[in-house]
Amino acid sequence: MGPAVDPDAGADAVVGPRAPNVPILAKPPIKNKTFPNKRGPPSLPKDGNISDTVGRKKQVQEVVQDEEGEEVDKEKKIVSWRGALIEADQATEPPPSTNEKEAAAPPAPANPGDPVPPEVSTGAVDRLEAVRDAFRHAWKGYKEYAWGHDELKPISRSFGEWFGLGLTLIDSLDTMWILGLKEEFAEAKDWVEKELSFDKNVDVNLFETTIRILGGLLSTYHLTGDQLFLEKAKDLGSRLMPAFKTPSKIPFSDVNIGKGIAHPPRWTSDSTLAEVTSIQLEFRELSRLTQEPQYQEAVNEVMRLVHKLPGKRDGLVPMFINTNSGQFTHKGVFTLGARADSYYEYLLKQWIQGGKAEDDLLEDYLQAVEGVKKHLVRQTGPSRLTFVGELSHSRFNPKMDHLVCFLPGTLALGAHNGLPGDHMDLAVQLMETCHQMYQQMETGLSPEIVHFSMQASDGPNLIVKPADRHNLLRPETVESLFYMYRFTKDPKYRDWGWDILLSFNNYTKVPGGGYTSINNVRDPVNPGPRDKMESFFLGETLKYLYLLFSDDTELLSLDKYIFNTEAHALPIWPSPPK
Ligand code: DMJ
Repeated sequence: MGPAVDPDAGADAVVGPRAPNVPILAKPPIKNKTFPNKRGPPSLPKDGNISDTVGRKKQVQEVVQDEEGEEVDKEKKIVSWRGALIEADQATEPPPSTNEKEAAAPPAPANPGDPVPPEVSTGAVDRLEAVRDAFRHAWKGYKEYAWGHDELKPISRSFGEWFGLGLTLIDSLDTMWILGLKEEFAEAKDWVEKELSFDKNVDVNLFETTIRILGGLLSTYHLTGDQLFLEKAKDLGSRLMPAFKTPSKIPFSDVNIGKGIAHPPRWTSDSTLAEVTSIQLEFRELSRLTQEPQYQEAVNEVMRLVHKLPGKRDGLVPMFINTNSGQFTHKGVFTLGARADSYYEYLLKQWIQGGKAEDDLLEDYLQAVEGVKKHLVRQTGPSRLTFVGELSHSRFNPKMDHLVCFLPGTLALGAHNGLPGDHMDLAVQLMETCHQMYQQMETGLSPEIVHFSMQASDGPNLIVKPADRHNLLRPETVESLFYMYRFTKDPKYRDWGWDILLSFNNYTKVPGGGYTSINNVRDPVNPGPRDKMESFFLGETLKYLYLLFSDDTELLSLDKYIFNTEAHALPIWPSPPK
């Protein structure tokens, strides 16, 4: 998962103080007045699709109040909010959907500090339609300002290029199909057919291109049966293969898909461990579909090498591996976060994909979960929240990336597939912690990294350092909520996901189209928009929210499909005839 040249870290690096008059979010959220440092406990409904209750309505109401809180100077076409000057939205918003209309609520109090007026029943809110609305809004921005480019910059109404391959468009294809957004899908398909070319002199990151583009094309092929997507996947897959031509057969991080030349990053001959071990689901599937074994052979070889490599600790792996020697480097540092995370995820998922026949994968996965329990799982002092920390040369660091919130879902998936029941117990506990990482923030959105207090005290469980307060619209928590709901049917998981969607709408939705990453989840007054919508917000976050709220468990049944680490669905292989 964590990329060699981390785009997320890159985003961190480029964000400076906001320049004067750079627009900020035009929907100022209402601050929680009763609990300044903690969002109130949700009082939420039992059914994900139909009913609504007081607690949830209160949040919906805030969205509307926010809009009404703006002062609009029509002559100057300027929206003024808390001293910030914002260009009025030029684009015409579509009429509100039924869902938005239903969210209508009593007016905001006249004076700050006045009690919020009593809530009035607003009827049902259709959560699935709310996700579609969010997707349409995100897509509107992408279509208007970034069409065919990698990423939308929704505040400056422009785009950013990473590989120049229409990353967001391809990452979104299967989400549109699943959400039933036919017109949007047709337009995007047309672009893939007419404009998408991999014959380009461009360096791409093997991992990111595999999980987002190859995975997206393969998943869309399976959902639609349209050969176009398989043809594109084959073309891309073959262009990525030079990455595996290294002395050790551990692939380089980067490959020029036009020239067919691969190389490591400029500063090292190491590759990131998660990157070289989280491309297997996609390449294995490409071999199965094309009947060309070279893809599967290349990625299986990586797994074989890592399986027998010294330097693990009870199944936990270091974060780097050298492409010349094939050995782990930077040994002694163990994390389930950036640079190692999806190694663990893909052990289990490859085992499931291949019909539970590859024992080495299962053995490595089971051992790793024991290693996690032994070395990394701890509880906080104040209220015994379970978390996964990091180990650095035998020193425990109570730090957890939001990325680690993929783990409850993966553990639950393993338990569903017959692995020990205590994996599910751990999943339940970690899910609660990931939920708290959102709920305890003033915006209701998780920071990128949290630290946990291990002192027995009345103090806070979670500590957020200033450098870690950003939120990149990441999917891991809603991904795990989806798995947890599918396997337990406990409605609280839907309610937690609904709260997250409302918070995204409150604090990251940009007028005119798009959602933006933000700098500070602790500051609801100025969350600090970063002007970037990551492709995984459409590829993963909104898809998992939709699947979480859908009652149709046959919609991508977890007994028939496996999701890659970018939420692209690939079939579990049929068992060979006995
Ligand atoms: C996505 O690209 C994938 O989920 C990856 O595994 C981790 N990083 C982002 C989402 O956070």
